[in-house]
Amino acid sequence: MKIYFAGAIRGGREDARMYKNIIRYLAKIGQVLTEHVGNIDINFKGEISNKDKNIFIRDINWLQMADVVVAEVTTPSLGVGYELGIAEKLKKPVLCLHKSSENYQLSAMLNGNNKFCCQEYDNLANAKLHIDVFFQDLI
Ligand code: 6IA
Repeated sequence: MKIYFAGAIRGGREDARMYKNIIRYLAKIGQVLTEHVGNIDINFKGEISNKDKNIFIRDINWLQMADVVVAEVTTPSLGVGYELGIAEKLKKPVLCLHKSSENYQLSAMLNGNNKFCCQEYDNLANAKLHIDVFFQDLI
């Protein structure tokens, strides 16, 4: 099982620690192709020394290879939104996790898309439960 994890990089790194924890959990289920997204040492500029064009080509290849896409979408990110649109066109199963908050509402373009499984969570344990259910339903 190859898992493409998507999370904001230049969109903002506020949730990077949560990405790291989610990736660690996903790594028990399959191979996470994009472990770097949870690297808390990457700043908002992203991976240094990797040119944007190379990053784009590599990430699109990984998306094509992936069996499933899991995205943490609390921090809005152009890159993640783009990846999710591509994932839909590639007919990949998609789980979108977002934190519950009074100040935040998930984009209707994700929440209103019945091809995506959008789940709200309060804490890591809760996120793990959504992941378990999502992967059980895939089988
Ligand atoms: O627009 P964002 O940067 O927030 O987009 C984040 C999403 O796009 C993630 O899910 C990644 O898969 C992908 N992505 C965007 N930028 C990078 C990156 N470095 N390294 C790896 N994946 C990325 C950024 C550029 C660097 C040359 C400074």
